[in-house]
Amino acid sequence: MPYETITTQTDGAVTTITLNRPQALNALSSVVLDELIEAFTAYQNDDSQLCAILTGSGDRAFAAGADIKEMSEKDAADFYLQDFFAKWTSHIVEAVRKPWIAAVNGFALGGGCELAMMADFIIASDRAKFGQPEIKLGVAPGMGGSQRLTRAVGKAKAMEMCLTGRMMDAEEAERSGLVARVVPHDTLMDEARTTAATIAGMPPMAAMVNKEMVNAAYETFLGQGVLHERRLFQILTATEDKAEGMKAFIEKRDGQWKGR
Ligand code: CO8
Repeated sequence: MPYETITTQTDGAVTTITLNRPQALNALSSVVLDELIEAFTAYQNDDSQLCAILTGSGDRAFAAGADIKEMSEKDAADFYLQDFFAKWTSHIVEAVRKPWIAAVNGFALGGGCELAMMADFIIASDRAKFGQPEIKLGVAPGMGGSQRLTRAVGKAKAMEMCLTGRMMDAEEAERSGLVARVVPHDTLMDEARTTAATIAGMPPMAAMVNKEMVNAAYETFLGQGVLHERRLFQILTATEDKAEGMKAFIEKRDGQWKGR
């Protein structure tokens, strides 16, 4: 079934999901939310797909936030009763155990910044701008922005951005640890696809375990995180890909992966 507000495309083992409401700077309406969940679920369930990229259509925005026009019609009871945006955590952050990258091609504001921060990492165009300007609308981040931004860039910058609504450009975002890499705007998708193909070429179960380990550093205290890492490492040593990877190294050849 074709989507209304996003597009999806596969190339080898890489899925690209594109937010496609350029006239509204890819604002995240409920329809976008539902379609993204569907697309990420399809990616997770397709064994042939091993890395995904999320990006925005048009030249200006990744996503300029939750859809303000839609939100302006809702009251507190609507937000609470519908548990607005809760499904993103369960369906996009927790249920997607395979890797995915946000390729941020312009504005990533409010919910757009929060969505990008749900990715395993961000590659940014040199025109990207990040911000949590919700305070200017009389609200605050509601999809994890105050928590993930603070973990990424530290309290000082996160607090300043949330309290003033100021945007961070790509260079500052890289310097502050919010993004993995900044690339020239015109090369963004090529860079993202090359990186995704590299990840897709890794032993798939090891990719999932590496993702789970790094995410554990976000969620736990150091001692618990290190224990979690050690146990997962021990599980990986029982895989056929571990035996093959080490054998291939010793035999000076590329590994042939089974994904188990
Ligand atoms: N929602 C809906 N429409 C939007 C949004 C948005 N977030 N952002 C831009 N648009 C629309 C504009 O209304 C405009 O449409 P139209 O032409 O029909 O008027 C079109 O996109 C182009 O935008 P502008 O004319 O404003 O373009 P400019 O170049 O002048 O400005 C900006 C670009 C600076 C990005 C500006 O559009 C802007 O400030 N946008 C809003 C940014 C923002 O405040 N984002 C945060 C939204 S709140 C949020 O995300 C909360 C998430 C958590 C909720 C959790 C609930 C539980």
